Amino acid sequence: MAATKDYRLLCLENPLLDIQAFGDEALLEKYGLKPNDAILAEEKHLPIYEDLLNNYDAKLIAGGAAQNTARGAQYILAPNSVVYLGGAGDDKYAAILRDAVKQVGLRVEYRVDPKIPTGRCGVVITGHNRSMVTELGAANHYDLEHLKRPDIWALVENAEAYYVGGYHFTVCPPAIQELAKQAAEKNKPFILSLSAPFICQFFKEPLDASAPYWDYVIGNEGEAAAYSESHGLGLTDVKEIAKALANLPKINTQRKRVAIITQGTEPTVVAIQGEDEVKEYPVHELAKELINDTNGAGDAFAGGFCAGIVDGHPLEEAVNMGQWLARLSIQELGPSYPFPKQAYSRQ
Ligand code: 26A
Repeated sequence: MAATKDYRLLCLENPLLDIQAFGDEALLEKYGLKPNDAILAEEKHLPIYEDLLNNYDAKLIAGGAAQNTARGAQYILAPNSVVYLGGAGDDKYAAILRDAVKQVGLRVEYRVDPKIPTGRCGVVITGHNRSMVTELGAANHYDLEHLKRPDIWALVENAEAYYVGGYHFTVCPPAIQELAKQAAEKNKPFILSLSAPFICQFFKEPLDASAPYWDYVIGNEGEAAAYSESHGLGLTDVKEIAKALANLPKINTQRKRVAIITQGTEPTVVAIQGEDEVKEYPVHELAKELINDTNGAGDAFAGGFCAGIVDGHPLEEAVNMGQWLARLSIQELGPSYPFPKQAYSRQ
């Protein structure tokens, strides 16, 4: 069925190129990294990119969490359904990103800064874990001015739903707030990903300022735990934390907030504002030997989920679409999707 109009989903965050390699304990130790984490690079981390490229046969793969989500949503939706905003340079890495988004038909509107390199993310895979070290580069220079540029703002006004990756709280909270307010004013769904534990811990202020606007909040078990701890909830049970997130104060009372917490191979937890029962949806099975790496699994889930919401599917179906896309993505190298395209089917 053809979409009724173009670019119904608008996404915002940090476009990055992933420099991804299979590593080992010694590599993690060398840079003081945890096996499964996402951090911003400090001075001591900066040599990791060359190290990965020169000594670990690293691959260059399109990344940036919400850009992966946007590619994922576009993978499922009708052509010209998704547009993505963020800051990039004008270099070889940006060209790789533009090629990758073209493959799925994702439209990107980068704020291009020719003087600053495109952001990069070192990804070290060990077993089913991934450790990410990000140098934001040009992504760190996204600004409200770009969002408010008449041609870009027209895309905002035209879109029917917004998805913001929580990593953008490190970059431009005012742009997030602007989208959040627009969503509430026009009664459009505002979907937010918590993105990483450090966002809940160290970017609490802008995160909390946006919370009353969340119609859907998506996270994994680690982010849920970090949220609970940093907000003094005293909760450790994922279902309880989901419930607490769903019941935070909300500005647009025309939509009940939904909190969705993924847990790797464990069931996806879904809590709805005002409802006592918290639902659990088992993930789609996949033989361990078919897993390539889990980098981008959460982004893929969010992509499938957003596609479901934008296409007006019931919540349960949107969760199923997220799980379906995550299952596809972990069989690929990095945050990628299989080609030729597979068509979503309920399972
Ligand atoms: C601000 N930070 C740390 C980040 C990221 C990020 N995307 C945006 N901002 N750190 C890692 N990523 C992306 O997460 C994906 C996997 O979920 C990586 O680029 C990777 O593709």
